[in-house]
Amino acid sequence: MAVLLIADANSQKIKKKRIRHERKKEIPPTVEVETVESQQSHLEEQARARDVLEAKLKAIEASEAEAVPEDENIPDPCENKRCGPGRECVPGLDGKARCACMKACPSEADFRRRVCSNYNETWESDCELYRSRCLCLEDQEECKSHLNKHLHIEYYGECRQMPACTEEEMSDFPRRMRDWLFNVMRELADRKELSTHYLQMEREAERSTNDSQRSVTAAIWKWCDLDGHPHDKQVSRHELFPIRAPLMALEHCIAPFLDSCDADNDHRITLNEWGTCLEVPMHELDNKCDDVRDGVDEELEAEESL
Ligand SMILES: [Ca+2]
Ligand SMILES: [Ca+2]
Repeated sequence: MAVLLIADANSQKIKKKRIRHERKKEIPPTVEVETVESQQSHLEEQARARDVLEAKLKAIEASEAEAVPEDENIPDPCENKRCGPGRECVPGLDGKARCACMKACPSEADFRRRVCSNYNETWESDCELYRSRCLCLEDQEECKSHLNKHLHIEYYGECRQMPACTEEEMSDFPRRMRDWLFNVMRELADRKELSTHYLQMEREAERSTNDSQRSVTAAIWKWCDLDGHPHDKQVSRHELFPIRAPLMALEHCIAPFLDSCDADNDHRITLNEWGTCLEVPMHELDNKCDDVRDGVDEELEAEESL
């Protein structure tokens, strides 16, 4: 065994000598070998550095592609903020949304957008009127008259001379109003724009042989419908707006009629006052309001009631 190992060692030595001899013959001088080797390792180092750099660049590019620009990252505080008429949302320095008077209203060339105020002045649009009111409520320099704090729309369209409502017209007005209200209710029912509760009331009234049921149904429905903001079983002057403003230009008796409804002159109309005014049988009046209402924005409501 030992002999074999020695023989093997000797043969290894011979092989190494032969290799050295062959190298001397075939390859360039040692200095040149070292230069080539160092160049090789230098190139390899450069390649490794390049690979690392490329990887870093790719990572940066990927992170930039994923990153959202800074301002898109910050949620817009005005996104879900609603402001009252004549106001617009502005983000405050604290990042919170607030409602401020509109800087300007869109210019309105259409004369049909004109509105007549409670001071019998024609305004170019409801926006202009509400903006002016806002400026005065906030004591801004642009406020033209402190009276404008109480500005509201009297009716749509240019101000005009309203003929006086005669006694005869006024005495017939409750009947006309009841008929008109029931027709509106019927139309909404046909268009499926009534809640299930009021739809059922309307259908029952249609089936009834008692004419007064239509009047009672329509009276209750409209009173409940008007008592929206705040929903407090009373209809304020502000809540009368949806019925008053559009009808004023068409029905010159509507204003004196609605004024007459507030019998105790407390600026609020109760269901009983409404029933008396519309001359519906009092014993049939029952508060049948559908209390399921869409979300009421208390903040908007507060601003609108200013
Ligand atoms: Ca109310
Ligand atoms: Ca009253």
